[in-house]
Amino acid sequence: MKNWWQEEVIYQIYPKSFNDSNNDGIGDINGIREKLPYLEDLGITMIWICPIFKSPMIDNGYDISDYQDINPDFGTIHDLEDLIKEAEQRGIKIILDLVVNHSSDEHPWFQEALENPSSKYRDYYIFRKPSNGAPPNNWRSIFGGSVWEKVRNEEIYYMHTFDKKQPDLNFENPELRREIYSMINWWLDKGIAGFRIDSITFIKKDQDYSSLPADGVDQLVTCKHKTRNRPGISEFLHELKQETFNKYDCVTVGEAPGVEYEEFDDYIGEDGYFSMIFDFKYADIDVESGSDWFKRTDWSIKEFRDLLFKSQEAIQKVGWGANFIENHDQPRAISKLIKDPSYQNYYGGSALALMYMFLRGTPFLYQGQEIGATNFTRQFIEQFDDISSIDNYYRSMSEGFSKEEALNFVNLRSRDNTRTPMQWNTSRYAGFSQYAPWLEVNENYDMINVASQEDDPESLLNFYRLLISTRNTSTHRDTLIFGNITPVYDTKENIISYYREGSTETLQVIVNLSSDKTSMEIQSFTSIISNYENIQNNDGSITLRPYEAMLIKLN
Ligand code: GLO
Repeated sequence: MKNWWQEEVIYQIYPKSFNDSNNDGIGDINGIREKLPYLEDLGITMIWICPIFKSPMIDNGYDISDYQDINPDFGTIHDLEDLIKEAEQRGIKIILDLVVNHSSDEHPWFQEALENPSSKYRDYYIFRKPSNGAPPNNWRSIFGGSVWEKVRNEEIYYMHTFDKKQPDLNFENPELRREIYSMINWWLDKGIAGFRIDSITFIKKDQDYSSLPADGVDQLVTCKHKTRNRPGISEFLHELKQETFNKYDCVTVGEAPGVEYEEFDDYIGEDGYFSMIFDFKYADIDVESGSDWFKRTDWSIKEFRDLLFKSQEAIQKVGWGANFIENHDQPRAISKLIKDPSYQNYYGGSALALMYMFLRGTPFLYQGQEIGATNFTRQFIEQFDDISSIDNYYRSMSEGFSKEEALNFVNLRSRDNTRTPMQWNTSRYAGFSQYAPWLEVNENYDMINVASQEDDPESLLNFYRLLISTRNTSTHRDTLIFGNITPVYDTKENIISYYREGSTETLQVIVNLSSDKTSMEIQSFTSIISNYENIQNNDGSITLRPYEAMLIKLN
């Protein structure tokens, strides 16, 4: 069955860093409104805005203190309504971020739960008695330290999978679930097109809350299998869909770490919980786990390719996927995936872009990816804002790494790499704001920025525009959106190639994801897009130059 959301190209905005309309150093909703013409020119059809709700902002909005109000730093609910209307006039839909695994500790529910132990709100969260005078168990939080925080003046702890200012909501409580559903429906009634759903696989906890053997010097354990995608989550997610999304013609994109390929059917199959999910298995190729940055892997292009293909094949069997190479939790793709630093530029950027844009699924682009933004290496830990960067820095050192090594891990992986202000032009603060931004601008903004790429036909920005318009409006549209994908395994190791098969044509993507010259046998074809000026074809064998990438049609 075809669905409208399969046709979208989605642009992710980190509102704090996108565009500051009132010059206070913090991006805002009206800043997004100002840039709608830019987004329309880029060709995207939907925007996902990271959380803009009332929040103390310790995790930049992933800590919500009022789900039905806007953080004044970002504007007002009227600004958002105007944005929704104006975007619609340009053919752009808006989805918001739904963060319901936890709230902020400043949410009135939690405040009431603390103040009044006999109130019903106690059971909206997860409170547990100490175990022999210590926290209830030894589980480690994703942002560091124990998942348990002691309540002041009481012999009791509350659970937080993330920071201690992000207490987990207790989905076992039906009344809490109903409050969440009515909040979701309230937003959908406002005319948003749907939600990206944060950390949703964490909402079911193993109810025995038992300790496990420690895996670090802190005597704690990263125990995702106790808190992620647990048996019983299915009832919660079915009910969630039934009571909310199913009543609307909306799109839902689940952030679903911990879901194995065999379980994709439950999540995105015909009767699945969501329209699509993000698969992190290939995105986290450089580390053993997304939260332990000092456990780095020695990955190869072939491993990356195999994971990517496995993911595509598993998704194709049952449903639809959300394809991405960057987001607000990942480093910049060029810095992470382009191994040769001298190609962390137009060539590396365009090779990655072409490689993922034509996979089967809905492509997501993260702000700045389209101009080839790179990581921003910092000298001191004080320059970081992200709580998980600070935690990883100190944890690396407690595990025996030196200060320099710890800083290096954080520079490679910090979530601040993609959170630096958007680089619009060469003016002070990169045109993001006239006031010093909340987070330092990447020093390369005079080289990498939107203004300098706008009118340059050879720029990465214009290459992205071409890729997106080819997917949206060319004669190959149907094949590129709905066609089957068949990976090509039989190539040299650094080549990523796949077919997209439509009813009347077969297209092929070929990408040399390395700086070594290589070659590939190929049948007769017509070129559609190439990131070099021409394709070097010598009677059935093409020569692939460093990071050369193409979309061709087989004759
Ligand atoms: C990834 C989220 C991340 C949030 C976290 C807590 O897991 O996108 O940015 O910090 O989920 O809400």
